Amino acid sequence: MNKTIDKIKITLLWLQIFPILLHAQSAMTNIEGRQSTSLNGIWNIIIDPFDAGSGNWAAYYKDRKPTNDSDFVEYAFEGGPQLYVPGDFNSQLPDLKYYESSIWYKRTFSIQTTANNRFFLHFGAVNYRAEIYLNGAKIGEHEGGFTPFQFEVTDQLKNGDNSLIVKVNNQRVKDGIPGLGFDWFNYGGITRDVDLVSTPKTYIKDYFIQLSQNNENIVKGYVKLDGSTKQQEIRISIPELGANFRTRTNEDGMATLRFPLKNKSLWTPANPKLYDVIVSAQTDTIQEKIGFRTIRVDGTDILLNGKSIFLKGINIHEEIPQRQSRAYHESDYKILLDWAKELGCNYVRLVHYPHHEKMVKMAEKMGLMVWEKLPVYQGIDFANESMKEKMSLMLKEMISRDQNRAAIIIWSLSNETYSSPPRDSALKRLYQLTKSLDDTRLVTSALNNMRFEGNKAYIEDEVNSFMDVMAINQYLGWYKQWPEANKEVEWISKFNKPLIFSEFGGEAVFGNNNNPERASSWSEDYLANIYKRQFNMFKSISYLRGVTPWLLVDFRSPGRAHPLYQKGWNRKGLLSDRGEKKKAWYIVAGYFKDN
Ligand code: GCB
Repeated sequence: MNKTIDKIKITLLWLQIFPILLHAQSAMTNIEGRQSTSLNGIWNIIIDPFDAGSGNWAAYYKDRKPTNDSDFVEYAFEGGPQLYVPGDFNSQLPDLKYYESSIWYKRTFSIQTTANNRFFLHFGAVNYRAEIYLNGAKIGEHEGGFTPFQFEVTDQLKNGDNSLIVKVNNQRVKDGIPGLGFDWFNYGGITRDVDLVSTPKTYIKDYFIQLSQNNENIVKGYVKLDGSTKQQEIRISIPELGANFRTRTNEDGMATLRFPLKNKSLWTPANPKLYDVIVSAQTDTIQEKIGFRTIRVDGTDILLNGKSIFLKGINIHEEIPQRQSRAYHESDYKILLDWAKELGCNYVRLVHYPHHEKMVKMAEKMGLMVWEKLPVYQGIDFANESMKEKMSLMLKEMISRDQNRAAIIIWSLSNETYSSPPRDSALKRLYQLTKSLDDTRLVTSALNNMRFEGNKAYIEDEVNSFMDVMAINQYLGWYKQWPEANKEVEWISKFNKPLIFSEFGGEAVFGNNNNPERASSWSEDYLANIYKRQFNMFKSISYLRGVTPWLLVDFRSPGRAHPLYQKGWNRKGLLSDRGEKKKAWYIVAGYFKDN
């Protein structure tokens, strides 16, 4: 008995010394295909601006109640404010509008546990740090505001009533990803769905099923089991195509896939065909709609299913401006993506972090190709050693969530970073890691460090030598003056690769007809003229293969302080914060129609 107690003590000591042991597991693929109980809905909260609740004295996570007549407790979850999950906290209570600190969330739920199942708490995303407590015990923690994570709670779950407490902190930090400064609103909270997932004892945790990049008749990938019955027969079937493929997992629960798949309709923007794919092991089965397409680069061409394409896209933040909140529901994604379709897009650049997987799925159904990106943004502290691990973890979380989406054609590693030995080596490592996880898609990083000389712009950043596609953010006509009035800028690249202009544009306030010649007038005409001139410049760039104007709709950014025109908003939308079309919208729509 004493020995057992000693062992427990030692384990607890290790957990204190190495809290990493409590870090979240990477989440299972295809959360929608699982058996789960939704924990969305109304949660009770305690607002904790001074982080008092983490200390031993207050210890909100204990959710203590007075035990006798002389006892008292200086907090309670019941009787205080409440928040809806999923959703950011800033938009739900006026007091929290600019809040950047801790909130404790609590909800109870009742569950019938069964001996034959395992249970996992799955979080779609919590911005930015999360600590999870189940029935008073710490389950674990997670850092990163835009990717899913899970904890197995089979042994901690009670048959009947359970209490779940989540501490969320959205303070911006220097060693965060993104770091201290970013040009969008820092919506905090449990911003995506929470589910209690039940699986068989050995379950299909992860699978990757995509066409080989160089052979559209071959499906490749893997199936990974988690549990004690590692070696099992695996079947992949696609009933509509009469396709059945069998294999076995090895002693690590891993099976590599490679099988022919013929006579299918390839996924394209014009025909975004998806097939029901059933993945079965002996102990588990899961189903998902998957599309099949190839995407690769040939010289300066981007080839979708072997044919050269031009990416007509738009940048989108995960925000509903009319509600001044994070987009968190399918009806929100529909508003944003319907606008993109109306503009004439075949592609969307989802910035500056992975959006909800339902957004990606909706884009896929609508025939929109997707650029998905890590939140590695300007000002990232690449020299900090801890960044390496954080970036790799986020990359894995992003890819394993969306690796089966045909719509995703590009993984983007970073935005507007500047050459330095730590940056260069970090991006190289990330590139290699991406390719080792998924060699069926293109990889890029958006850069804004071109060198201007007269009317010439040189693309020289050496990270382009290993990226598949070059992506440039350039604000000619806004942050950077046009060098000469009647002469277009010539773009010269050291690299024989396709180029995407991933950002360009300027600011204007809808309905503002001030001086069209002055940037500082925030006039609609000034912005429309930027786009006209940009599109004129594009004509002479033979290796330009895609464009995404910055951006679909005005968005909240507290650093944008002009008292008349900005008022805390970045006004570079083609649409106003109420969805009104600026003149620039029509210029962009016209360009997409003609190209
Ligand atoms: C950029 C950034 C984007 C900003 C934008 C702007 O280069 O990538 O996040 O919001 O410029 O409006 O300045």
